[in-house]
Amino acid sequence: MDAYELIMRNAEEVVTDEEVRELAADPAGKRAYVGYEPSGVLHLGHLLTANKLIDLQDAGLEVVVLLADVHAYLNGKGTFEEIRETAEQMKAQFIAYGLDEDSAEFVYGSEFQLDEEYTLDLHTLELETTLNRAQRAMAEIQGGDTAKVSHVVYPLMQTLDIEYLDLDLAVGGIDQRKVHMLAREELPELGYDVRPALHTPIVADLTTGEGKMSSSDGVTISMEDSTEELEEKVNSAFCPPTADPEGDLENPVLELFEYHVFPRFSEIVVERPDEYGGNISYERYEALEADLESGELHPADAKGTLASYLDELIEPGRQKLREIRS
Ligand code: NAL
Repeated sequence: MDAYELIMRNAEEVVTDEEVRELAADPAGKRAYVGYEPSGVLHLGHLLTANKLIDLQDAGLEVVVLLADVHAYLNGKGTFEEIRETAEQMKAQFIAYGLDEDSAEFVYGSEFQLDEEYTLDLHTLELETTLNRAQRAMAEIQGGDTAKVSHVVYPLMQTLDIEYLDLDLAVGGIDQRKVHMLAREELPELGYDVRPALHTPIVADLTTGEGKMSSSDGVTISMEDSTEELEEKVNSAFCPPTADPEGDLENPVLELFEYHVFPRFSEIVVERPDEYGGNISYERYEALEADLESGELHPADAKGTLASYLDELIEPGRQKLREIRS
């Protein structure tokens, strides 16, 4: 794959394609980031954007991981001390997952977001932005309860970070798109450049195929799951024999293969006894999808294979968590 194809793999949306093509044409020294509100345990939602960072590294970009401690504080995730501690744990799990410390830069938000210049720029943005606009940007991020003043400051800081971390590409789940659109509108108001954004899909809830899989609602797989728990979750997942079931439903088993397994392994082997057709190996996601649709691959075999590859992916992070906690 060339740089453009690597950048675009499994992206749900880029804004704009032309800007991303320009970046792909000359990736050396260009910086891309993902920001995460620290949480003690990584789940597949975090790993989906981490996979994108690995693609971007392979495409020749520098990647920056923002451990957004101040943002988590603004979003009511605990005391600052608790958040700092979970940020440390998160960083250790990302490194265990494969984001190399020598090639990925880890930055705590609090390292620069409390500086005088940043704070004054933030107040300028506060003056420039209507409450309504900032609240809309946060609609998919804020955790449901009554909006606080902190919730409208949050997207403005995310906007400024793109400038202060000297980034050339902002990456996030599709739930971040309104913040990135706000950033594209507002950065020029401060005399800063507009940057392209890349949004990854969000995997549907495992058991229903509806909405999104996250730790807050529904079932997700995390670095905390034992092999048995992981197998149990995957085995009870919704897996109709098509990638596009009726209505708003998705096939989460196929989504996990597409977004989590195929990007990290060059060959996937489904192990089957000879009487059930013997082993099948896949180098491309599309071939596996086609076999599930045609009935050549049984959902139970797809699930067993998915569970074992996911288990391999989370094993280093699981071990790291055990170390941290012992
Ligand atoms: C992502 C988050 C928080 C702050 C950021 C700052 C700059 C770039 C990205 C950032 C976390 C994200 C979430 N808003 O909902 O997890």
